[in-house]
Amino acid sequence: MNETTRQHSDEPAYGNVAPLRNRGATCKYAGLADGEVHPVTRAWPAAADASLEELKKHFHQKGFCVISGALSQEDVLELRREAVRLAEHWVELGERAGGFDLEPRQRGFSLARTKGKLTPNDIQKLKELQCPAFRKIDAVPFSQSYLRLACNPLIVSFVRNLVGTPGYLFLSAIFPKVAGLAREKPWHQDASYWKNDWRPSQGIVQTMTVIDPHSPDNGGLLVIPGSHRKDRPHIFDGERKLRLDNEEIEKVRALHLSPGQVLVFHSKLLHASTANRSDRDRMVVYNAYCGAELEFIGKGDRPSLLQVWR
Ligand SMILES: O=C(O)CCC(=O)C(=O)O
Repeated sequence: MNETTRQHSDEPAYGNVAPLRNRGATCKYAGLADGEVHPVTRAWPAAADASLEELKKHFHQKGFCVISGALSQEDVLELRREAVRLAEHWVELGERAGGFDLEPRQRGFSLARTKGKLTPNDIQKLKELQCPAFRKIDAVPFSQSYLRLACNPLIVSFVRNLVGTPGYLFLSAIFPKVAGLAREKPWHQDASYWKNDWRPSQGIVQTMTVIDPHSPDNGGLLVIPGSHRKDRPHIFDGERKLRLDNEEIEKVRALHLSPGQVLVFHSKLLHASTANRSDRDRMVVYNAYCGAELEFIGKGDRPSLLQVWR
């Protein structure tokens, strides 16, 4: 632990969020590229003893909080086993759902981007790939374990306080962030993806369940506490992103989380993630929830969402 950092911190004593400030150096993660700031590990103690009220306060003030104790070690192992099973059967499953994205820089990437619109010839080629590195796997339609995670009583009881009743599963995906291959994700607010189709897009609350030890060394999430209060303009340059201003760069924090912990975050929280250049996977599962008042303003029929609570 970096005691100097802790003394200067004005953050509450939970959340496992490490500041990346290092006077005199540029922030390595501002542009997610250069600079020499090394994140400290565990600048604050774990969240296990935080009360529900403290967690809610942290969520509203900072745009996120961390829940511990929702999953057992066995639950986490089962989710990992299931992810491997789905990955191994990706050709059959992906053909049906189109819910599999590959990491770039590997054979088969361009084919996998066609998502569900595969010709028999493509499918033959994909079968030859066996088990490539995935960026995203849509698991709920195929796995009781992932459906159970989406309905986890502790997670749901917390999130329902934030989105109201009834509550729906807005999206769900495993992000395996495979060792040595997974690319970075630039700074963005997820609400910017949804604002043309759903209103109010901040009515969507997200969770990130940690399967593997999670830090910026292996592709972990970076956040800017308090950034959920502002809508930030994004540019589209191959993908949606934005450039941080100096004030935001000062506030970048890295999340150091353990398997079984759950990050709950606001859909306007500015976040990014590093490329995974380590030899350790960084698997997480994102589940997003919304309430009944979320209005569909996109084209066509309102997509049907799975109701999780009444
Ligand atoms: O898990 C990650 O690496 C970040 C993913 C992310 O923020 C996104 O796809 O919107």
